[in-house]
Amino acid sequence: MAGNRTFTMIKPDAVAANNIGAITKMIEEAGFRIVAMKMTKLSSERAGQFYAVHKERPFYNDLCNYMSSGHIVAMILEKDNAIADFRKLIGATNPADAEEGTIRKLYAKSIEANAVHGSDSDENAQIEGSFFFADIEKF
Ligand code: YYY
Ligand code: MG
Repeated sequence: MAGNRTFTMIKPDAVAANNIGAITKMIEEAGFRIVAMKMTKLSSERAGQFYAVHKERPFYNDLCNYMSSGHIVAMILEKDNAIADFRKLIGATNPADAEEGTIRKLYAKSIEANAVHGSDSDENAQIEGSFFFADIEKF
């Protein structure tokens, strides 16, 4: 993925609120190309694996329950400077702190139900993309 790819999920709150289309439109209009996409549902155990880096944090159990509470849409996105540009597009983790016009400001419900995930590094984008997609599904 070297530098030009990131991984995102549209989280259960945004899927339940019928915001898949609106969020995907913002992503495409910001210049990202969707190179892989699927709707799926995580078990609590699989959510725990995805967020294993946070397993000592107080919010971990609630986060795993929340992330397995409904369907998610997983995507691999391509753009120059993908990681940083996508983090900017989604805004701060807590929507109360997110800048105007960001996806989380517009669509997140709370710090937990915050509408979208965005990878924090090239290495994690690669790991997270491979968590959801087989090589044959990644263009
Ligand atoms: O990368 P980002 O999603 O913005 O935040 P992280 O610090 O990696 O936390 C992952 C995930 O955990 C966050 O999107 C919501 C949840 N979370 C929470 O429920 N409560 C917190 N105080 C911090 C994070
Ligand atoms: Mg993170």
